[in-house]
Amino acid sequence: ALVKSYAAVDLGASSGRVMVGRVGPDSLELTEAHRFPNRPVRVPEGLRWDILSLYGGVLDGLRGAGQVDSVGIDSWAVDYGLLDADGALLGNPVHYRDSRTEGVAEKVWASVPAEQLYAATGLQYAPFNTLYQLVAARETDQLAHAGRLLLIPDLMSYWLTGEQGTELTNASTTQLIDPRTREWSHEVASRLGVDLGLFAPLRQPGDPAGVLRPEVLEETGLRGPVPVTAVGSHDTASAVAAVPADGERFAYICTGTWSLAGLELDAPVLSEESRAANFTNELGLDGTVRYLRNIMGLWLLQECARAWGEPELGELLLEAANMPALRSVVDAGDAAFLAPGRMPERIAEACRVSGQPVPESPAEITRCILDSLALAHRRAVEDAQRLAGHPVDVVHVVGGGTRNALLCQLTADACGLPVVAGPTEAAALGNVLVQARTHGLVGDLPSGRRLLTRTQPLTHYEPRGDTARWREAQARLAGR
Ligand code: ADP
Ligand code: LRH
Repeated sequence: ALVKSYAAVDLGASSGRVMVGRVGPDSLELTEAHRFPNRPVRVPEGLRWDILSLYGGVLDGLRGAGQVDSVGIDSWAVDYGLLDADGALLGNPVHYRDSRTEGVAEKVWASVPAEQLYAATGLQYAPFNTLYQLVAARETDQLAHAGRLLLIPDLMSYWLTGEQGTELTNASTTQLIDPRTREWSHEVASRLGVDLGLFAPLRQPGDPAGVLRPEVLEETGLRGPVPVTAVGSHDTASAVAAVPADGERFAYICTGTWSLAGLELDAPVLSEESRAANFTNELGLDGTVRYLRNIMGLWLLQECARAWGEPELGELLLEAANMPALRSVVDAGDAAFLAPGRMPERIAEACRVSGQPVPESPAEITRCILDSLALAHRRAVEDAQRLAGHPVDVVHVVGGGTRNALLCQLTADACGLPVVAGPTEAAALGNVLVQARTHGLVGDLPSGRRLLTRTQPLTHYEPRGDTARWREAQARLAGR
């Protein structure tokens, strides 16, 4: 039978991996070639990505992948590298959790009011949107010397192939794209002094993105030519493409470092109500819009685990499952949790100031985090349906958080809806599907999703009654 192999490079905020998808007429098998940590590094000038180590991990992964028919790359959104006129990288890419964007939004809104910015770009306010990062960098030498800006997956692609482009789904997280035309918003850029000439031309998922350079072939032992194919290079776009949904009446929650919770729509929702609720309109495959809210996600737990000296996660979750439910909750959508450091203390403090019992042990704090995430999932799924006028019958949970059965069950309970959990490596699978489709092996988005439903392990969770307790917890948070 005809089976093709695709390498999916998927760089998450906590780890990078190179996965291999073997796709046949009615089969899809995903294996891990290589996984490597992604550890941000704090240097005197701030928090930076260790981009060369990530690229090294990509090369190691391609070496371990064996011969492949194409390569696709996705990563976390918004961040970028700057290149000089010779194409050399200028400094380490700044981490989106770096403090340089503090107070920048207010400056931006003085030139373009927040309402106008939302109407033009559909993007929720997040301090790290590329637009705010670029305004923060305005007076820097580095930006003054830059001839090119490449988003992280586009930078990796450039290093692998020598060719430059700006993939659309990830470009939509810059806050410089109009979600109706799916083109640059020249007006927003010019009013804020952003030079759109820094960006390479837009690419669509499925577009060819060059072939591996001879040096890369030599280093990885691959036989050329190996094409690189543009995929939904925003990891969340790839993950949503791999939601194994049937039809349109579904919500999704991509759980990893972040929880991205929302709907797939045909058109953006740009209402003032939607802006006030901080919903974003990011671009997905095939003209779709990812209408979602950013929730702090398992970052809260990752940061606590770091402070506790990395205890065994499985044991911690078992203990948390035995703690009393909904004793204290925090607002998991609050940008106050964005920066690294002192996370157990910050969570305890949020409970104290809201007049709730203060969780102390790791198990208590873990339970507080998972209850709070489930509650935030509930609010996002509820608000999205109302604001978009798009009802759902099921919630699909994908990403690393699917391995956390307690979180999946609490999410079903909180939403009062069945949860289908899986696939865990959704971003890599969405990445593979777009490559396979480009080479004619799978059909449209729905047929790719059906293939996943048939081939990937999924776990079902039914809601356990008692939604009143979740309503009460929600009211507690809202201060009512
Ligand atoms: P990202 O792509 O943002 O780096 P992932 O999708 O890889 O994130 O998800 C990472 C998260 O998955 C971790 O923070 C952790 O909470 C969760 N996770 C990973 N492995 C397990 C496990 N064995 N049990 C429970 N949770 C897990
Ligand atoms: C998840 C993600 C998310 C963005 C954030 C910066 O990895 O791409 O969709 O908002 O990182």
